[in-house]
Amino acid sequence: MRKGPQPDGLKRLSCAIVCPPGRNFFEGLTTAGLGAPSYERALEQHARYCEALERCGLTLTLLDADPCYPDSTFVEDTAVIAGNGALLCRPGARSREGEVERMRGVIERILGPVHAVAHPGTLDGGDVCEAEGHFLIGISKRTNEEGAVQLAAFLSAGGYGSTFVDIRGVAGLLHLKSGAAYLGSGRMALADALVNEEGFSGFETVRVPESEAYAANCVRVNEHVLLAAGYPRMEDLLRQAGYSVLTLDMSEFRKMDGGLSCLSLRF
Ligand code: CIR
Repeated sequence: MRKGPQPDGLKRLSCAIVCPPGRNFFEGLTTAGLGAPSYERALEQHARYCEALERCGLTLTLLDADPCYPDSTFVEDTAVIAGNGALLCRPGARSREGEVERMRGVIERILGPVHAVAHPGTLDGGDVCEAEGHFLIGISKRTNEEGAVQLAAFLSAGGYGSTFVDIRGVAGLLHLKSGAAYLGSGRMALADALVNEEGFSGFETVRVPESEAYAANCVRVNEHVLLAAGYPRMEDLLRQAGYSVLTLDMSEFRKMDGGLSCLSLRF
C-alpha cells in the first residue's frame, strides 16, 4: 500500500451542511436492532462531529433540528452536489420525502438554483460515492434505476461519468456508502460485501475487516479521514496507509442505521 496519500488530487472541501438530531430522533427508520438512541448522547456526538469537520477546514451551515422529520439529521441523503451544481434527491423512504423541501432553500441560498429528481425516480444521497469526478451510484432499496438514470444524466451534463452498482442483493447494506468510501489516490475502503462488485474493480482496495463492517462508512475530508470510534483494526489499516484519522463516537447514530457520511453534505 502506498504511504502518505495527501493531498492526492482530491478536490478540497470547504463547506458542509449539518442538522442536529431532534428530540424525536428515536422515531426515525431503523433496522439495527440496537435499542433506542439517547437524545442527549446523540446531540453530544453530533457536536463532536461538527467540531471534527471544522478541524478539517470546513465552514458549517448548521440547520435547526426538524421535529417533522426524525431522520432529517441524515442530511447527506437529501442532495448530491457536484461541480455543476446540486441535484435534490427524492428519498426512497416515504417518511423522508418532505426533508428535501427545506434543503432546496438552504442549498439555493448557497449554490443557486438546483435540479431535482422527478417521479418515479427515487434517490438517496447515501447511494452516491464520488471518486474524483467519477460517481458510483448504488441501486438499492432506496435508490431505484430511474433515480440513478436521472442522476447519471445530471452528472453527464457536467462532464462527469458514473457507474451503477446494484446492491439490492447485498445483505446488510442500506446504502452504497454503508459499505464503501473513497479515500483518494484511486483507493477505496470496501466492506467484504462489496469487494467483488464489478464497479469497484478499478480501485485499489482497503478491505474493511469483516468484524468491523460498520467502519466502512468512513469519510475522507481534506487532510483527514473521519472514522467511527471502536474499530481498531480499521484504524490501524488507515494509519499504516498514511492517513490522519479522527475517530468519532457514532453509537447513537448507528442505532438509527446512520453513519459518518450521512450526517453532512460536503462540498
Ligand atoms: C434511514 O433509514 O433513512 C435513516 N434512519 C438512516 C439514513 C442513513 N443515511 C445514510 O446512510 N446515508
